[in-house]
Amino acid sequence: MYSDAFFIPRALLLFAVFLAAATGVHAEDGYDLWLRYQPLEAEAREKYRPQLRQLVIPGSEQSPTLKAIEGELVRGVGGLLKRAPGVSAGVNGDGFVLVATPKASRDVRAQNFPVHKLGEEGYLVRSTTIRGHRGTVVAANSELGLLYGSFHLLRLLQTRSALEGVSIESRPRIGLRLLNHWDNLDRSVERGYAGQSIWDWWNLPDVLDPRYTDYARANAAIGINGTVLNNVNASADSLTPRYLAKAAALADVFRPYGIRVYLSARFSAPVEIGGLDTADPKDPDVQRWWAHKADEIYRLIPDFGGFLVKANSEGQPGPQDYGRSHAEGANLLARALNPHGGVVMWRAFVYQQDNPEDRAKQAYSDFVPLDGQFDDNVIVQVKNGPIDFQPREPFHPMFGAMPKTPLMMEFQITKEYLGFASHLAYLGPMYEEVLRADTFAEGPGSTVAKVIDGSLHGHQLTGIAGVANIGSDRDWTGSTFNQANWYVFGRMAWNPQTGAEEVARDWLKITFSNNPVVLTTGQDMLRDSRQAVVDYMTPLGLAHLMATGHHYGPGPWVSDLARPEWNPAYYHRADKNGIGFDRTSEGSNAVAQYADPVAKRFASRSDVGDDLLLWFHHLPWDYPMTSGRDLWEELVHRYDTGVAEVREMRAQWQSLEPLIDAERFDKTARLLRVQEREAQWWRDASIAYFQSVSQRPLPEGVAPPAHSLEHYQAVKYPWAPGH
Ligand code: BDP
Repeated sequence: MYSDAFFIPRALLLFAVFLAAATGVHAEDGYDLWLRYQPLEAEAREKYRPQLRQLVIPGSEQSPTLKAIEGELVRGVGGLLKRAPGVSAGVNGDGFVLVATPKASRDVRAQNFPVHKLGEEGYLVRSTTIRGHRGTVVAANSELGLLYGSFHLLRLLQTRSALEGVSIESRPRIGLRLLNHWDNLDRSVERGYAGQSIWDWWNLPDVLDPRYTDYARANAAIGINGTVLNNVNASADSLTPRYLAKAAALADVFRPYGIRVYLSARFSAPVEIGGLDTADPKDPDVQRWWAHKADEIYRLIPDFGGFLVKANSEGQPGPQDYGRSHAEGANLLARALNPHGGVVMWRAFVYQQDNPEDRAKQAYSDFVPLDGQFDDNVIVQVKNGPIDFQPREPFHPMFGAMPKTPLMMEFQITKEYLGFASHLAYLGPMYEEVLRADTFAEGPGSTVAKVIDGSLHGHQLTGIAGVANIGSDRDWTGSTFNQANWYVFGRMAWNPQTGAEEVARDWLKITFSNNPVVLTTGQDMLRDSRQAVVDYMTPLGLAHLMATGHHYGPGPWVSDLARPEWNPAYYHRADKNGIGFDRTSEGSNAVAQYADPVAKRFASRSDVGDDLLLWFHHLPWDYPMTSGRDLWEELVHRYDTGVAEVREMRAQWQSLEPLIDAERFDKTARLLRVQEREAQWWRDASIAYFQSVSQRPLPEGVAPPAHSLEHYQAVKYPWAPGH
């Protein structure tokens, strides 16, 4: 029954919707990510319009990928220029965009482009003349290359780059560019802070959320070409027919966008869902089981990518349960996948509760002796640092140390240890720091980037993975700024030499605007944000000081957990005399796992640098720092700096209010308020604790913590997400 009270707001609402459509006003809720094709400024539109009149994509009726390209360009150019290009069968005037392989188009063939240099996924974007008409060509050897090239073309518009005279050639340096979803079958996400899993497992394969297509578009736009759908702490159920059908439905949606599906495989699956009484890699029945399982998967998903495996780590089953090595375990699965062209990504994130060795050393000790024993379709997936995605770690010593084995990088995009989704921390500088680190494995210039792009040791199989920060939240990642971390991961996966600042600038232009004030201020915020987190959480090379379980907030005092290496006290080793983990030859000698010049630098108190000082050294509180302060004063100073940096970031954001749409401005402003409060909490709790240990007075002028140590120790977060 209609009442007036119902009717009037409804009419108003309809009118508002009409008005919005008529005036082009668009709710900026962050859903569109970098596919946000809002109209450019009038000047830019005028400039581009004559150059983008006509779209020519031969064969687009028959191919899903070409159709996707056409759809994206019509939508993108149409949105950005407020005028969609016409679609035609051939070039017949100025302002064409021709998207084709040389094979599909005589016009492209006639250009004699150096397409041989582009490989399977590369592309070129060129300004050129065809039969007297001026326009732009996107060419590649494959349709997938055309897709990436078309997204690049859109990026040129979004960043207001010149089309006239453009000449771009690009190909990915890394083969497997993957997201890892730590998503469970009940739709919870381990270490996920942006809602539930976007995979609606229950309703798959029947219901296909349009979001799956948008997910594929967003990933293809930044060059990501694979996704591991389920948590590394895997349920064997993911490999049952019922769940494979669901994965296959997603693979069908992703295929036109070049995104392959992978699954985390539970090593004990032959026992749990196969009815066998062992998962021993040497057992012929186990081998047969995996081979049949692979056959079954490839029948459903012909381009299935392969398995990701977490084995003998944090309670997960693995080959060591049967006295076999990681290589024997990995090869078992690799042999099942090999006939189909699949790969095994075997994780090196291992540490054992009964192993007294420094946790930072254990993965290297386990894996380096196995160099040369892995099958050709195995790649070992190594976290960026030797402990666990801390705000700052040195690069993992395995990089460069296994010349015969392809190693892939695992970054964490979700901010488990950097303030969840609520703190603003741009991870570009962190990824860059790791990728550019020099391992010296083959002399100077042996960067981590060269290890993982295969060039250092001549590997063809190469990869990089990012633990996704994606969930069902409308803005995908829990905040607008978290989108930048997904974005930069993709850009650096395509080319690990890409600079964090360059990507930040692109992202700001695409996400907010071309306004110079937004760009300068936004770039400042992004550049300094990760260091701010380091400073207020774990300065000077400290690590793993967070609260137990959910990992939110400070817990440097924790020292009573069952396994020694779960305790923050294990990592900071603070007492009345000093603080830090001695990893020199006097201590755990973890430095010896690095190549000589690196080992020497890390082992030297004066050369290691402030950033990693306490990671490698245990030092007295009065140790003189280069700043002129002593270590205790410096530590306190860093905590204060971190809080000040957040305060500054908040003020910077506030200054942008007139230049940012209300919804995204407001949510970011609110989150920055949370971050400031929590930076203060980290600082106060940490200083209260370390002061109780060091027994040293606070330096002059430094504000004491707001509360007692007991107060901070009593803070509990029983319902923190992602746990
Ligand atoms: C740790 C996370 C845990 C993951 C583990 C992993 O706390 O949830 O399962 O990494 O990478 O950092 O396997």
